[in-house]
Amino acid sequence: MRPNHGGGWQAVFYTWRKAREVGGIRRLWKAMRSKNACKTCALGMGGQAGGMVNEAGHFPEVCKKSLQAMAADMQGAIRAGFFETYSVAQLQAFSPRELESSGRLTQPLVYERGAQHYRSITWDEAFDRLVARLKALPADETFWYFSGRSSNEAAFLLQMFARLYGTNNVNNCSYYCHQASGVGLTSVTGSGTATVKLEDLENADLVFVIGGNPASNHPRMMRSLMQVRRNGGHVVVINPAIEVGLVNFAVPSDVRSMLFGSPISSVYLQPHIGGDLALLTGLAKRIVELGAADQQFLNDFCDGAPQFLQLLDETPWREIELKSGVARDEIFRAADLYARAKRAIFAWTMGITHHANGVQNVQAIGNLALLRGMVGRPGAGLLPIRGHSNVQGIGSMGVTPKLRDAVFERLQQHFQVQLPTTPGLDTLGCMEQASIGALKLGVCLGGNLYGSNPDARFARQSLGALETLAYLSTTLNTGHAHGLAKETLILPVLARDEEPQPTTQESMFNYVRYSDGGPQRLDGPRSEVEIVADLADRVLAGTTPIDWRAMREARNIRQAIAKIVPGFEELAEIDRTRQEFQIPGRTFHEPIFATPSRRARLHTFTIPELQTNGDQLRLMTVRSEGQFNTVVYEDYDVYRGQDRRDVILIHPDDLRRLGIAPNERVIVRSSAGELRNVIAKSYDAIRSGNALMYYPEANELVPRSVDPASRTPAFKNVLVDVLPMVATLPTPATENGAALHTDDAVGSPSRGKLKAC
Ligand SMILES: Nc1nc2c(c(=O)[nH]1)N[C@H]1C(S)=C(S)[C@@H](COP(=O)(O)OP(=O)(O)OC[C@H]3O[C@@H](n4cnc5c(=O)[nH]c(N)nc54)[C@H](O)[C@@H]3O)O[C@H]1N2
Ligand SMILES: Nc1nc2c(c(=O)[nH]1)N[C@H]1C(S)=C(S)[C@@H](COP(=O)(O)OP(=O)(O)OC[C@H]3O[C@@H](n4cnc5c(=O)[nH]c(N)nc54)[C@H](O)[C@@H]3O)O[C@H]1N2
Ligand SMILES: [Mo]
Repeated sequence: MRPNHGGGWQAVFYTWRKAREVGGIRRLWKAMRSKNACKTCALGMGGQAGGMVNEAGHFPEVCKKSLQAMAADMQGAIRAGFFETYSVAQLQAFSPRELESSGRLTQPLVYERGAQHYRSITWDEAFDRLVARLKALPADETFWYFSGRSSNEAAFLLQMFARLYGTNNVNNCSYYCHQASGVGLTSVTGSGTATVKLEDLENADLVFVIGGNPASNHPRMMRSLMQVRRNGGHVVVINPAIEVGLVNFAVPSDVRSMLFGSPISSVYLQPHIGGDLALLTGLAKRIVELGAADQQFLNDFCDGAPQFLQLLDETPWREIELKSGVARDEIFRAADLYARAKRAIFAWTMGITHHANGVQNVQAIGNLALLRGMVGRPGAGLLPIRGHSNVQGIGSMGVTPKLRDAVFERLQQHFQVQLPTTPGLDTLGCMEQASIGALKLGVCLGGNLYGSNPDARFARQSLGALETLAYLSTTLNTGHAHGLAKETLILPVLARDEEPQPTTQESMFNYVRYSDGGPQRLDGPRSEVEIVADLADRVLAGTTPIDWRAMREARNIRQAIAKIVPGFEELAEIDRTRQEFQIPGRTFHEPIFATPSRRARLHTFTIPELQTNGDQLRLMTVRSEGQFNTVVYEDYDVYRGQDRRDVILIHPDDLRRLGIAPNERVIVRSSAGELRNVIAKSYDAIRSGNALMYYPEANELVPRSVDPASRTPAFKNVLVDVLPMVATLPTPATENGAALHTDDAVGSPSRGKLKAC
């Protein structure tokens, strides 16, 4: 059964259940109220105002994801004897949920190919191994991957160490996430991040929510959307699937909303997957037809408008309808709202970036906004809804293959060092080079590089070709079981709110948060900053003028960041003032932009055909309510009414057309691989011709095609054939995880027995 709204009492009951799991509501409440930036999405909760307070000072802002993440960090240690009991082969049969709930990692571990088990080692041995390998290798045979949960300080230090060690193979999970937004936005405004603040969102009278499911993935944003509607404004949703929480949401911190629910979407447009470029073009065309374009603004503040207007003129409605999958009068309805809006905000997520034309999608959003002068004034602008809680900060800190010129120069000057100028590899580039043996060693600061990759079979092979892979992690994930090099090291780290020293993070609204840290919950894990400083000291001491030991103090790193990263000057004083701040130069409330000409730019493009062979479906791989990326907390997806994850959601018309019965087991096949034993679910909330599966399991099917401009994989646009399983077909191969768990496979050795102590 699908619920008829998102949020609501189920979110509240969930809080109580989680509280019981971690030893009571008081313990959880205290943890949630500590002065640390929230660990989940990048909306920017917490910090010095205390947890559960947003940037606009609203309290209590709570979401299931932050409770899940907190409860996961509050688990006990993985119990003694765990790694002697379970072999790596057995860990490979664990589900992501079972791995996560095994407990916190507390001891350094090593796995050497040929052995059956991980075994624990001392910190000294772990460092000795890693240092010896690093010293023996040419630097360009190594890569350094960062997820988006670590602090600015750890990120800055590690990227600086990697570069002084000698390589620019430095990148972060953004290359699988919002990279297309960064590249696209830079080409529009000259700056790669949101042009608005949180308060702008609440003051808007129209918000576009494009290719995202914030009801599930950024639940705290729902309060803002509710407020926009209460103020008489509108919300236009563009999404091939009807996500129930975007239709109606009960905001848990609002009594009226809890009792009666809050309507969210005013108009819900359902394009085909990949139909956004055509749809956004159609919206723009209609704005011009209505005489609602702001010609003055285009003349005074923009470049590229004539070419774009010509494109609109030359694109017939027939083509727009065909390539978007949306009827003209539906487009007109949304365009009417936009034509009347005074302050419009365009927010988007992975439905826009996870395409081979992700950057063009972002540019098309920019075009539509600029057409009515909706960038460069309060209450209006562009808002990529970021994923990880500090992914934006990690980018600001220079965790990209190429440093921004200003950062490059200031870093060299500040520390009197020489940085490498060789081109660095992005994330997929590293995976590809590793797969042909050109890279030998990888270091992963958090995340799950294996689980987040397209083409899982390739990812296993690629990481398997490495000699050494070192993970700095809080809990176990599928990467630790399947992403195995000849020698795999796991170094256990502290979570943000257990750090002995304060750290900082940056929200998607360009707001810098100061996190106090807090008492260490478990013996064993070490602070990321300390680990990185020690590693750098052991590898580079005496060869660089930097006092790496002094970098064990996060405040010393902040002093360097304040001098080196433009916009972070206030970090120099933050330990004294505790004053959180807005990064200057990124919010555009005036139409003066950061491009060389100071003008914004409109772009033109060719709208892609959405061809299939007739029987194929276009597959999106998405998150469920109960997961955070590759970490699955619950197998059910409340909002989509699914109680398991080994499913493909297909429109009933398509099921009929393909001759597949609801709940029948099928084979799903793409150019990258196939999954057997998948259950075909009848799902009328998805636009027919399209299908939905859950990430990361579906990564066996995602090819490695990327957007050439941003190198973001097309995780949401995979052509698949769905074929009935025939009873006589061989049973699925599970030894390498290549098949989804079936009923039988789910009964892994661990099921039922696994419990954190
Ligand atoms: N609960 C939870 N919260 C999270 C995360 C999580 O895993 N779980 N992950 C965090 C991270 S790192 C990120 S990046 C964000 C991700 O947040 P989202 O981007 O919201 O998450 P997804 O589930 O990847 O997909 C989003 C939506 O895109 C739609 N979509 C798919 N294809 C298309 C298309 O072609 N066009 C359009 N217009 N829409 C399309 C899908 O129907 C779906 O509703 O969430 C962050 N927050
Ligand atoms: N098919 C498909 N693939 C996708 C996507 C999709 O929508 N579809 N989405 C993509 C996106 S948007 C993203 S962002 C990537 C996600 O890519 P990643 O960021 O690489 O993966 P996560 O699953 O978020 O990483 C979770 C792990 O981080 C570790 N961790 C948690 N907290 C901390 C901490 O404080 N410090 C450290 N050091 N480690 C910590 C834990 O060990 C946990 O298991 O996946 C991408 N892959
Ligand atoms: Mo992400």
